[in-house]
Amino acid sequence: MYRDAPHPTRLEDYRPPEFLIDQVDLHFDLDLDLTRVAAELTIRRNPAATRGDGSLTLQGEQLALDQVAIDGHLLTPAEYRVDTESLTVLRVPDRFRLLTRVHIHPARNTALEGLYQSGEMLCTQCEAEGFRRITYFLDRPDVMARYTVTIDANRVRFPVLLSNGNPLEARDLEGGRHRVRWEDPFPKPSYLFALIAGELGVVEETFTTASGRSVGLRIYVEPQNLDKCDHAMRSLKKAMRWDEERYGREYDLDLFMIVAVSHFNMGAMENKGLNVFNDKFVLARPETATDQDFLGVEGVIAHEYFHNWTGNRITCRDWFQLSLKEGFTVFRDQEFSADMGSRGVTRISDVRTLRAAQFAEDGGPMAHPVRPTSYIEINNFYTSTVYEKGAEVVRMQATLLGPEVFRRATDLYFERHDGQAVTTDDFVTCMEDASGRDLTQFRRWYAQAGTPQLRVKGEYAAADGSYTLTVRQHTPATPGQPQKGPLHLPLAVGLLGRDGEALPLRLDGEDEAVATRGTRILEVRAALERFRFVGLQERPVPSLLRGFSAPVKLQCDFTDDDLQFLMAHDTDGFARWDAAQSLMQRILLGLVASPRKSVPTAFFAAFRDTLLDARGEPALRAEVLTLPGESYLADQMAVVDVDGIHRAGESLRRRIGEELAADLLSVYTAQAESGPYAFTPAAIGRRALKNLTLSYLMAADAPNAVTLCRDQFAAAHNMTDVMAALRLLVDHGGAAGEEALAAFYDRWSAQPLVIDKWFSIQATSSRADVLERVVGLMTHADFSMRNPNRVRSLIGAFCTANPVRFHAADGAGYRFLADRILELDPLNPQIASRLLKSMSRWRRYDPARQALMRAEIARILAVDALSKDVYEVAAKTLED
Ligand code: B3K
Ligand code: ZN
Repeated sequence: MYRDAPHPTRLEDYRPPEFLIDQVDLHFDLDLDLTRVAAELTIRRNPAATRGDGSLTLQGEQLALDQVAIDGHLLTPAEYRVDTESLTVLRVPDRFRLLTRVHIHPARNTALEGLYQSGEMLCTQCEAEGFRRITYFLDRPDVMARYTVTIDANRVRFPVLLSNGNPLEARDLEGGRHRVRWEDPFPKPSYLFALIAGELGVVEETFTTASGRSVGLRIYVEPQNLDKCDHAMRSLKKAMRWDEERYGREYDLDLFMIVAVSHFNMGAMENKGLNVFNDKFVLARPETATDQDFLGVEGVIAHEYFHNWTGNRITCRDWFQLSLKEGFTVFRDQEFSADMGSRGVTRISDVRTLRAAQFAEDGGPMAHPVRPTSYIEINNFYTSTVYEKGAEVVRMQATLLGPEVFRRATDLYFERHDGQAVTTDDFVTCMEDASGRDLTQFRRWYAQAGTPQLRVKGEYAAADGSYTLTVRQHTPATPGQPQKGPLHLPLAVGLLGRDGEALPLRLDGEDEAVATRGTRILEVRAALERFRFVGLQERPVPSLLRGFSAPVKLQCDFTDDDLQFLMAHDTDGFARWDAAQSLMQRILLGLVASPRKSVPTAFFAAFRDTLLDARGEPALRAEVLTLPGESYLADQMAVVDVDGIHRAGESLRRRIGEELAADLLSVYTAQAESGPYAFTPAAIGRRALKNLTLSYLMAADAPNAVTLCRDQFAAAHNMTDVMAALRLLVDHGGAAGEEALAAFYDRWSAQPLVIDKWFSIQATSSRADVLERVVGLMTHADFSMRNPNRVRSLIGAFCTANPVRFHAADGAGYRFLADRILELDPLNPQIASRLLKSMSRWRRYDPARQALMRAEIARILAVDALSKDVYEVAAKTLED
């Protein structure tokens, strides 16, 4: 057991910093094994803070302290104290220069926080609290300073030396070393510091900003990857233009740099002027990356770029405000992707992610508000609640204000808070001040955890042509928050007539002349609301929560006919898709309860209509025709029946394949790829639809289906089609699958990102022996516990994306995961803790699985010296 349970940090304890740092001058003497860091800090007392005991405490971890001096005077050991987390100088004046000299060991840093080795290069990751592993500092985001950085290193091993801002000088030193100096003119919090050193190739282009300034754009990668940067560069330029047009935001330095590294804990990092990326989100060529990878690169490049304004110029006062930058930036990147691609399909995929990850989190032991109130390890709070639900909360404000007013409000936010470290409350105040609206009740979205449930009932009164929507809201209790108040939310609705036409949306008491058709936003505030529409000659079918206007679970007493009707006629892409999902969910849950149950023929007819709807967007048709995921279905059951859900999915897929074999085959053939790869919404949609039809044909064991897969696998020139065929062949099993896997490995063994796919396709296969295979693959020469992408592609994929095998009744999956977590925790606590989250919803399973999972979590918790990361998740997961 963890002997001294670590103390939580609480929002209510926030105090302004007692000292401020205006200027930071860093000097690095770099090498892989030993790096020396000298930091000169210009410090002054913060006039806005209360005076302490006259001492100054700086954070520092895993640092070996060599020297401390104040204003040129070396301190004796009696004048300071050092422990494993901090350096305290016992007496300091009101203004002074503090010099510290430390040394660190980058090559031994497996946690990938602070300065560490990735392949042959050195790189940094400082968010949230990694800077303290580089030097002693006031490592909190509300301390913003200007930095200069001097880097000395061996000229041959580290020819490229990068840091934030603009280069000041570069010159050779004695003994084969060289020096580069950088200066960042913008004050920034320490978490945005970055340094990169290595032998890197660069792709360079320029961008002219709206005001006519020329900005150098550089993407640095390992030399063998120089041929995979085009898409990232194009995406960056699109993002820069979009931010100018949509938000009036221009880039502010002369240089914008991106570096791709192969060892990285998450997606990417928005360091000022020097974004560091997991190479998965930079490198893409049609032969090596799927359409989803291309979309991922475009989205993440944009996300990190957008942080320059939402995160860097305006940052967070403290880490409880993380969603201030993350929620808003995710909203911005979602809208960018919607504008670049297909708006409807982008929204659907965002909602799919939200429902699968965030709704599950909100319903489990780690549930927390968008603005959490306490944490043990902040790295555990880079969650889909802070990111994706946070984005929904910004989206709702944009919807309530409307586009013009929302733009005025964001302008005000950028103007009012530029250069400051602020709170989510400050953001909402800007929305209020620009719109004149009162968002007091709306603020509850930041403070209250849990997914609200919305129950909607519609009643048509033929006598007076009225249609009344009754809306009830309720948010279930979450850990530590038993009582919830009602939320203010926008409910976007439309009303459809018999032939699918849009009916007028006139509320009782409104003028007929102003009645809108199409979509109308209803504002829900109370626990019970009624909206009475008038002037309707027929019973309408309501289209509810269009565009997913609020992150809620909607319940409505739709008949199967209503859902089929919406699936065919709704003009809102999201609502169409959602109707299809609800219908399929009904059928699948019915099959879970009674596997032999028949599937209504009307369903096949509706499915067929969409499949053959040549006027419809292929990408949207593919989304509509994709069955809900197993985890989402699991969420809909009181007690999760993993095997039942898996069988139901297989069975429905097979029945669709059998029933519609000829149509599926004709669509498959019609969408055949011709010409070179194109990254356009239409081409992506065609590939998605084609590969979906192939999966149904395979599920039904259609004659020739295996041949189609093999041919596609052999002939395709793009990774999307290759992967789709490979996945189906591997799931099908037998020689065809094994041969394809072997051929794939031979072809791509020199491309680590493609080999990640090779690992995860095996880990997510539904074959019964998959765990054995995963265990075997851990001893493969290409597997390494030290590379997070590899760990995610094998262990992460098995535990999160293969529910039926991970939750095997004998508990072997759970044992395997617990063993891996214990193995990883001393190496990389962030990755270990993330993996643990796949057992956090243990209470939702049958008693036998509950006992097995609980025992494994308890086994983890019983280990001495767990990281704070794993401790926090394990302890909260077992709490009552
Ligand atoms: N801000 C970083 C995430 C840092 C995670 C630290 N554990 C990437 C992003 O959201 O853009
Ligand atoms: Zn971000």
